[in-house]
Amino acid sequence: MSQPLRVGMVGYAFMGAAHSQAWRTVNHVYDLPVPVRMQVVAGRSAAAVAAAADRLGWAGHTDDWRTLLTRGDVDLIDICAPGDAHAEIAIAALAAGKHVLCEKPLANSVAEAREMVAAASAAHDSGVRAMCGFNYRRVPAVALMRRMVTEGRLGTIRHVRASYLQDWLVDPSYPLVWRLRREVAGSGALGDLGAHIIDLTQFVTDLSISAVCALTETFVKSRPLPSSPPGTGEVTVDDAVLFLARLGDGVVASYEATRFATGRKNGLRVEINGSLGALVFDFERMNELSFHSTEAPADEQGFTRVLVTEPTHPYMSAWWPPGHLIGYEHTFTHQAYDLVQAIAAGSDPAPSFADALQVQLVLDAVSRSAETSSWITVERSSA
Ligand code: SOE
Repeated sequence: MSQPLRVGMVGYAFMGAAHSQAWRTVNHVYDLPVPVRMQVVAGRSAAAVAAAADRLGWAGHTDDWRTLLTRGDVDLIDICAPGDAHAEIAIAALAAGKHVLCEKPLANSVAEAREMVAAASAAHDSGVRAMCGFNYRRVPAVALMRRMVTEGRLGTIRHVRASYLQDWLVDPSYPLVWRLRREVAGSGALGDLGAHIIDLTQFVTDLSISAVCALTETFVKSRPLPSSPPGTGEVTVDDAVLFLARLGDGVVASYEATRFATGRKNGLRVEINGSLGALVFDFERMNELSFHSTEAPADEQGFTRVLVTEPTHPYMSAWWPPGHLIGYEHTFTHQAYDLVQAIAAGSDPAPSFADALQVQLVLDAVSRSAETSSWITVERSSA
């Protein structure tokens, strides 16, 4: 058997648990070119990371991520830590010759993202690979949506309408967690949720956002501190963001991301309207796509449901017989599968750090547009 790919992961909260599930599962679901080993998990608290290693299935643990850099038995570093740690860990890992998987958004600023792209490009010739974790690309229905759009099934694209709606911040007594502090998270709903729909719409249409006009709002401006001493602290990120955009040449688009949409738990929706038809994806019905074709007979016009569980649908042949549904966690397994395949083949995994830098440039343009109440042109990265 070929040499295993030995993974070291940094962080073990929600995303760390989701990635661990993927690393635990991927060997058993897909016929991988190299087996994956869950070598070591890193976190700040020795006791907590030891418990996490046990719970999540990691062979070892450490309270210092820097030890991963010099370990000969770690080939890939998977970064599931908050955004303020991404650049430092990724750049050090790439310089140490380790492949990197980094959670989205790539960084907290364009400057950091550029440095990460430079580090990935410097390591590339030695066979080191870097990928950003935009897991929703790996929903089979989303991958099918891209296939249908790029095959021209919708004709000329005119409209893109995207929203990502959650409601976990509605209660003003919800504490000031790291996701609400700019110095740790970079931004709020914008980077956390908006980054996903920016990436998804660019991925599905194969077009880039070229200009934006945005507004943001922070509804609850201070919140209780999560740990002692008791008190309150300022929320320094956006709770909600809305923006208009131009996509490619002549497509008009709208985006909304919020953590205050009561009743919406993880409502990620993308609708695309073209000259020959339309497609709708709604994450809360993630095994389906709604498809409308203007070429259908007059008495069959309107949206019909495509159940995306056939073995011919992206990623699905490894799972269950048609009609047996999959869930959120499978998207991370698909992501791990794609990355392992690319590393073993020596090809470039997507989304690359350069793709993620382009998302970062949109996030930055949206922030500046909201600050200045004006349209901002999005820079095209030359990376
Ligand atoms: C929190 O809002 C969060 O966990 C995001 O950070 C993830 O990227 C998203 O998939 C679910 O919601």
